[in-house]
Amino acid sequence: MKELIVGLAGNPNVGKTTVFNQLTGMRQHVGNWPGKTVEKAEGSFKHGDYEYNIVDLPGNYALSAHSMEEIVSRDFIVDDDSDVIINVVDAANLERNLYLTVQMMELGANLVMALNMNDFAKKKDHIIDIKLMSELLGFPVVEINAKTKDGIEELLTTVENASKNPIDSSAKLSYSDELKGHLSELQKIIEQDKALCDVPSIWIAIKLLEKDSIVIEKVQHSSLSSKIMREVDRIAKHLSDVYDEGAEEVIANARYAFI
Ligand SMILES: Nc1nc2c(ncn2[C@@H]2O[C@H](COP(=O)(O)OP(=O)(O)OP(=O)(O)O)[C@@H](O)[C@H]2O)c(=O)[nH]1
Ligand SMILES: [Mg+2]
Repeated sequence: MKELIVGLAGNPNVGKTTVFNQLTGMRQHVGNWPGKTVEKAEGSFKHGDYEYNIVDLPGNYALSAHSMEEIVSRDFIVDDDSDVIINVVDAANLERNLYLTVQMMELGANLVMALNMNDFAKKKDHIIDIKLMSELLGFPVVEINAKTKDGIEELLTTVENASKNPIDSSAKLSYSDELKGHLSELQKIIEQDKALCDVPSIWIAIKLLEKDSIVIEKVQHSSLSSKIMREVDRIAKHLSDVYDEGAEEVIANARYAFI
């Protein structure tokens, strides 16, 4: 038996718990995240040669440090030794859902997308080219119906293949040349400190420009801290001169442009 640790992540109300319950046969199982007030559900089941440990993460729209739910989800992706993150997506609200997907790509998560709520998408006459979307994102997309279990078997096979060939999902992200140039200047400095390299440097660079309190604190422990923060200030000022917007808005716009 091979053990797999898999997270279910996505926006609120997209069907994560429905998938979780279908897979584990559980109705509800709530545990406490260590030291956090937010609850998560954890369950296990067997599929073929695999023993799954699956975690139903809180639903959220972002992975900033603004709420406990967001911190719980991103800590799971950053810190826990998960094999695969299943991003459950509401196909009827693709653009909004992809905003979180892109943030998980910045983290380089080993992603598989479970495209759910396809009945609602069809009612809205949305036709989604799954093959093309998967090519553009650089990771597999599987159409499912969490309520009827359609596609769940294919989802598990896809997750198992993804666990054998983990990818850095940040590879396919592309932001504007202007922003990319500045990010890579900052990334070069960040990469000089090995202690900061447990997550993709693009993620640290973006989070610093977004003034993320937790990442700023992490960087403050680095010997390169003052060099890094000087560069962050310089880029933030430059971006606001060029775009007449704060760095946070520039980054949000770049994400939507990619989407
Ligand atoms: N029509 C339709 N309804 C679905 C589908 N998948 C799930 N649902 C329903 O959508 C609602 C929300 O599902 P949940 O599984 O609770 O969603 P969630 O992502 O866990 O939500 P949060 O925990 O609030 O983030 C439930 O009423 C489900 O029965 C689907 O494919 N089609
Ligand atoms: Mg839920």
